[in-house]
Formats: sequence, structure tokens, C-alpha cells
Amino acid sequence: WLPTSSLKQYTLVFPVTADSKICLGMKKRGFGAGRYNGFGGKVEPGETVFEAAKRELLEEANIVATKMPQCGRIRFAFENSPVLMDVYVYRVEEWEREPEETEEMLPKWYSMLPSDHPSSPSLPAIPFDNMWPDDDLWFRFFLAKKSFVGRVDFNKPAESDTEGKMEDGSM
Ligand code: 6OG
Repeated sequence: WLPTSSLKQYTLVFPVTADSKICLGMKKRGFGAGRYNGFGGKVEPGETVFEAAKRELLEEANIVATKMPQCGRIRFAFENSPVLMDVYVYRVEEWEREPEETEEMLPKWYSMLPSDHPSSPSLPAIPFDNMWPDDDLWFRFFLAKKSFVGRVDFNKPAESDTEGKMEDGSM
């Protein structure tokens, strides 16, 4: 059992198109700076997780989500920290406007298909080497449109020394 005070809710949102493109943002400052990730942040008091996901997407990519199903939930534990990050992952399938650079994020488009796939858009492949190492564990579920739940434990000092388990599941 966990005291709820040790769970902190976050959102993580990935715009994807019907022709297999995904928009990632290079984080320009703060936690995870220099890495490519989805758009998101902390859920503020008084808002739902969904509202927070929409707000962060607007603040960081300047787009308004109009179709945004949840697809996963991941908890991150860090050695020496009592706080568990409880991250709700969404895919944005429809939105208004186009992603733009903001103070927090530089958006870039990638192909979700292997480069030798006949209908792969002529874009770079998802840059896993420049993303959080845990993404390797769960991105295949995201790409396959399967919902996922999991927990990842980060042990110091090596960030790449990630342990994690992911499975299909209800959220
Ligand atoms: P702000 O600090 O910008 O919110 N986030 C992570 N995403 C991945 N893929 N892996 C992690 O491994 C992450 N830790 C945090 C959640 C932080 C944003 O970064 C995501 C939020 O979208 C540890 O408010």
C-alpha cells in the first residue's frame, strides 16, 4: 500500500497521424532537458488528468487536442526518492493548428514505421538513443496501439541501468 501523498500525477502526450507520423518534442529546459519525449507535465490541483494533458499540450506544442484517447500508465520510481511519478500517456489523433516551437519544446516529426516499410513516411526513425531509456520498454505497445501499464525503477548512478516490466493491461 502507498500513501497517496507519495504519488504525483503527470501527463505525457504524443501527437500521431493516420499515415504513421509521430511528433516528439526536444525538451529545452528543466527535467529531461535535451531529450526527445512527448508533451506533458504535472497535473495541477483542481484539474482532471485529461484537462492537464490538454493544457500541457497547448502550452508546449501550441495545439488543441480534439481526439485524445489514453493509452498507458507508467509509474516511475527513483532510488532515494519517496515520490512515485504516475504518468498517464495519451495519443492525440486529432488536433487544431500545427505543432510549433515553444519556450519548453522544439517539436519534430518522425516515422513510426521501420524505414524499409513500403509506406513509411520519409522521415527519420524514432530517436530512442535521445529519449528516456524506459521508452524502449513500452514504446512497442504504444506503436501497436495496445494499452499498457507498468512500473520502472531507476537505480543510480547509471540511468541506462533501467529495470522495468511492461504488460498489456487495464489502466
Ligand atoms: P515537467 O517536469 O516538464 O514534466 N517524464 C518522463 N517521460 C519518460 N518517457 N520517461 C521518464 O522517465 C519520464 N519522467 C518524466 C512526464 C515532466 C514530463 O516528463 C515526463 C512529463 O511529461 C523517468 O513538468
